[in-house]
Amino acid sequence: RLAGDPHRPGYHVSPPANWLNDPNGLVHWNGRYHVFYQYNPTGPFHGTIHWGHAVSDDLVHWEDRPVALAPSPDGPDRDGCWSGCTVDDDGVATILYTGGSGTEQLPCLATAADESLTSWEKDPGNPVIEELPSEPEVLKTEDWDGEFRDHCVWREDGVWHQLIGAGMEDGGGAALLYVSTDLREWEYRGPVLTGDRDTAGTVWECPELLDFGEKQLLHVSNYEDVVYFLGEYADGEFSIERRDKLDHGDFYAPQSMWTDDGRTLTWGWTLEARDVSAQWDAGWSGSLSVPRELSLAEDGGLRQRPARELAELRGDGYHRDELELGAGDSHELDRRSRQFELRATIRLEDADAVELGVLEAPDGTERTPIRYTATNDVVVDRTTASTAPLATTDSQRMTVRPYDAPLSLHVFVDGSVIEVFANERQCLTSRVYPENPDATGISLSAVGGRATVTDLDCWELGDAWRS
Ligand code: DQQ
Repeated sequence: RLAGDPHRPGYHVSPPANWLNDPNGLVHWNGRYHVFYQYNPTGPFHGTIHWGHAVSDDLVHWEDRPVALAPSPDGPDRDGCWSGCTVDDDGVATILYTGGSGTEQLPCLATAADESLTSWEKDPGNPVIEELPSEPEVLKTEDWDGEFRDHCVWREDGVWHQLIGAGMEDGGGAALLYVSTDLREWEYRGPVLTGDRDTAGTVWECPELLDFGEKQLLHVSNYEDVVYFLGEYADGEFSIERRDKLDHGDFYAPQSMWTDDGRTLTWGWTLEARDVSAQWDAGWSGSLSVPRELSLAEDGGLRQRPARELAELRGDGYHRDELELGAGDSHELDRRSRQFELRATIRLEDADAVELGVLEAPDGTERTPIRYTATNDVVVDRTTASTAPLATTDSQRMTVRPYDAPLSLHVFVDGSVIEVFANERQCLTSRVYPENPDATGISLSAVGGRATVTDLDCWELGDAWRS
């Protein structure tokens, strides 16, 4: 496992070296938490994709395991074992994933050969679906016979249901429904939901349906954003009540795990925001977000919170009941870190904004402000985040609805990963790459007026990886 790089996350799941993209096949199996992920063991680029594997007993301390799935040179997955999920087929852990070969991408199946989910046997009948649906027709491109991949599988009334992500010739992205009694023979039922090309993208990757009892949530990744639809799913159809982005920043292709105590924990790929050559130099690329607990809020909206287990990593803490900031005041926390969690409640009084400055260099040359403004925006301003020429300087923004005034802000910083939770509702993930090894300062300041910060807590967070 690569170490000694200040941009490497310490408590986020990352590849031991080389490339990671989507989280896959997340499963709580026999009391252990398994995270698989799209992995290229040969370099920090999206090449021939395998399934990497990490395991945890407590959701916060992780151990690398050997590669779980590798392309078979003569198989329908010879060019890559792409995204998919794990299901419990009456005690047999079973993966449905996309096999890539030439211009084809088709569903494949593998079963666990041991209880530790270390080795997997591919089904001799792969691919388990051989033909693309023709009515409506799946989008063909120069590269692909059909945009048709990624799997979300569940059992309903004894019947297996599967969603596959697609693009349609006569529309936008789609989540296509199949049913099966044995996971090996599938019958096509049609699109559960089709997007409009202009607003929801031409292709939907990694669709996932989550059941919150009274309501269901379908999220899809449309090459740009992760869009979620909250509403009602029944009999193969989804009716939308609300839609939004699951995250407003560097976050893609999420997938969820159902814990034995009934929680839905969702991880996303926190993709790089720096040039490819910088990724080559680093020798690694990509990490996963922290697990986020998704649930329905009292008002019927979506609640997103960091998994409570993350508190296990807390070390030294800093607490202030109340901090009053006058116009232009800046308060430097008596704490320096690039691996921490910060929680605060912010009231703007008559300020235009409050800035939480993180990863601040002592000489002020590098600094990432997380800005909460009177116009109800939360902005991660990357203009001065890094002096490296190959890191992005684009800022990211989300409008936070004033569900609660003041704002409840919960921030996780880890090397080059920043995750912001606002009001336990909305998230913004950001990747930043300060060059200065001492860019570890943390400050709070008020812009253009007075502000009050209450219940301020900041904890150093420990390392997650067992070596
Ligand atoms: N990544 C996988 C695909 C998926 C895409 C390939 C999303 O299965 O559609 O690595 O990032």
